[in-house]
Amino acid sequence: MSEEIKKNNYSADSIQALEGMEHVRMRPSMYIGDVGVRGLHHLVYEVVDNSIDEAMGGHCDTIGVAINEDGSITVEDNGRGIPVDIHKKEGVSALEVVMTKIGAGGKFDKDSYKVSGGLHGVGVSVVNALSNHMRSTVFREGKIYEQEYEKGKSLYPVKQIGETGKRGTTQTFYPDPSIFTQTIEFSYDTLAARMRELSFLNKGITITLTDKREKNDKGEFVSEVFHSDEGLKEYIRFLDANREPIVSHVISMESDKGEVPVEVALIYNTSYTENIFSYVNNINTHEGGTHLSGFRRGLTNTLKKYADNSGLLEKLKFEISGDDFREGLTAIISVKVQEPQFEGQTKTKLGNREVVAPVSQAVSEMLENYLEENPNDARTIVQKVILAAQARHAAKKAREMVQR
Ligand code: 0RA
Repeated sequence: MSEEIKKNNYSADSIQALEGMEHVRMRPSMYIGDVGVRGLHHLVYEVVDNSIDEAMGGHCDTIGVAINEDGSITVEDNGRGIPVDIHKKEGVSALEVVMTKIGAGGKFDKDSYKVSGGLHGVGVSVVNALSNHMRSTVFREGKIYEQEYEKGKSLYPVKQIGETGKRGTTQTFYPDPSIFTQTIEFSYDTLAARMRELSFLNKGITITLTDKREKNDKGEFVSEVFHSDEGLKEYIRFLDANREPIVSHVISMESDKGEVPVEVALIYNTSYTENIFSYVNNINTHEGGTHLSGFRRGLTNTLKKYADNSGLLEKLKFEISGDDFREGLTAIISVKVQEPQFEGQTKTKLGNREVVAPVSQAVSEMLENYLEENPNDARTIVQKVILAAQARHAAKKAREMVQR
């Protein structure tokens, strides 16, 4: 149908009439951002996201990602397995609904932890629609089920193919080269960077990445295991591996009491640069947004209050600016938002106003406690802030002198 419509100078109405999966193939960029290298890798992230969701719900702890010999991708997890019973409304297996209907993912599981992530969270059916071939295998209640697809269309109803003691879901897909015309070759390093990031953002999960396209000198496949027990704390140490800390340890907090689960970790180093990473639903928000504003507000207010009460500012004849609090700061903010509003040029700026206060409060609380319990570190940080303010002030004076 889509081919026909393409040829026939279609109208707005006929686009509406298009079935979701055909629309994905017609306008893939609307779903995955672009059809270049980024979009291609996005397919993997989308499938892995589903397994991460299963893990975040506490139902699995191990995810395997493989680049296969033929260039296809396999993602497997040890979760509950995508349900295969007949979906009441659609009259076909729930697995088939998830795989072949746009926007069906996860909706039938009300308890799920699922939060949507902008470009992510579009659903595994999008990956299926953009794949020449895809195969889903479900290990569930002692049985193995399977279904295969071509360009998003099922080749046969879900069938039982054996018995098992395992639990989980395995997805294998081969991207459609007529969609990804630039390349369908996956980069190990790109996938590794994302899997490392995901393991820091979702502590406790073990993600293994294997490249089966080539073997190393020892005759083994290149493979890495990503696992973080400490999450953002470890992420900070990773980011600052080549910088020198000025405080005794990474400052971190986690709060999932409120509407907006917040995780923050930070450290101060001897450098003069600010290095803040912010995430919403595991997606790097390059353009920042309300969670970053909340972080800055909490950091500035708390450090300012502490500095004011410390008496260390008495000699200072001018105001400290927000920037002064962030010199030599490396920080990560990760929030989970049920209905994120993404704005900005690249849609990587969080717009939800309700996120500011919880993040700011969480950061304030964390820092207040830390400063109180670690007076030596507190003094070191305040002194660094004062130095930054003085340097800024001196630079301004020098500039004014030259201009005069
Ligand atoms: C909803 C319900 C249940 C499992 C899943 C989703 C699920 C989805 C994916 C996607 C990749 N791996 C997955 N693993 C599980 C099952 C609910 C139940 O068993 O009661």
